[in-house]
Amino acid sequence: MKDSEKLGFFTRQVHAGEIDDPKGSATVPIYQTSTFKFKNADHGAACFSGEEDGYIYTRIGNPTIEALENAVANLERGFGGIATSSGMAAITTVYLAFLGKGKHIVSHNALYGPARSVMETVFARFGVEYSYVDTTDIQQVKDAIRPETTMIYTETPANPTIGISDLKALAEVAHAAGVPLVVDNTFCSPYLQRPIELGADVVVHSMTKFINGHADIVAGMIVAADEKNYNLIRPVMVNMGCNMDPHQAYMVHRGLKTLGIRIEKAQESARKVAEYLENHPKVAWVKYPGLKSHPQYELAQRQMDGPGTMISFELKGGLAAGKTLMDNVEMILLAVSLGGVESLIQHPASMTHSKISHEKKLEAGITDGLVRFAVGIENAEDILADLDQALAKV
Ligand code: LCS
Repeated sequence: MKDSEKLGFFTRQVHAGEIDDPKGSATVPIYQTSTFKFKNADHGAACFSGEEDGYIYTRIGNPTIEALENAVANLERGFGGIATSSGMAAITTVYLAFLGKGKHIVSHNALYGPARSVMETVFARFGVEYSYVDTTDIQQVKDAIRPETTMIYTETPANPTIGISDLKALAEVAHAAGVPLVVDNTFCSPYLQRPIELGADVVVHSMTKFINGHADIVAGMIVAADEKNYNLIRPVMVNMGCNMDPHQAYMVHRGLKTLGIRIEKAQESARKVAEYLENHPKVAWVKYPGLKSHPQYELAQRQMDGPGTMISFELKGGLAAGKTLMDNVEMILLAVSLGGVESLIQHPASMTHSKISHEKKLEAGITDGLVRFAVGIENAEDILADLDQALAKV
């Protein structure tokens, strides 16, 4: 693709990563192979030494996976992509690349649950130290930095509180301390937010969500802003063996091509759902970046290209009311995950964030009555009608 930097997002989401296939395939074929034939012994040796570009073994690199890596790196405006088997594999690979015994991470206290619990239960056993603070408050981040800090990590909007952290300000704090800023961009996707343009060094994704978009694949991606971090992180993924599979890459790449269209449609409905919920007598409060009531509304306007499709809200009746709501939705699926074509509803305290202690959940704003709603691409009036009939039973 010529002059890809100048092309618009929709054009790049369709064409970025495409290859010049020798058989003329319009899409990137699935190279469903574990290994690649060398032409001769010298060629094999040259591939291993790096003197020649060539594929060796799928855990190290594969054309179908590489096409997807190039496409996502292009959309994120990064140097290179590193595809992984899942979003958690992307996160733990980045932890492994930057942390070690006696090293310290400053991270957001409201994160996708396992991104925090893996630190507290696994990385802690290897001597990694951590501070979980509210990264929407820059001062808390500054105060938590120690001489041993080697990375700052955030998720924005955060799962499930929809709190928004100022990426430009965080990048400045991180760089003043000489450490990288790593951002989980899952809730926005590059269509709505590009952390690297705001100064982030590494972006991670659960591509299980918006990028694949069809609730049928688990996958992850790391995008490094520069060559140095790319070369630091890639061997960790290769040696840990948390690579993507070629078929998985093909599926995600197919989903990626409609990313912006899916988000536009779901976002249009999400705005309506958020307004409907905010005016509903049984709802205590709603957190949605497109509502003026969101505490970081101004920041969302600056940092994101749209408010997205994720809404959190608290029912006045707390946990019992939340359970009644979830038991009564009909078209909307009661399921974890997000970013697919289907509308999904879930209860973070008992589901995605259940492994985090009650005390830590409250500190991070994850109340027992919090409901998380991922708006899909169904007709807005059908989503609203389903919510309305279910809320009537609460
Ligand atoms: N980052 C964020 C922001 C996520 O929401 C998730 C998964 C992950 C990383 C991990 O990605 P995975 O390994 O599942 O591809 N979030 C989920 C959720 O909210 N419900 O179910 C999974």
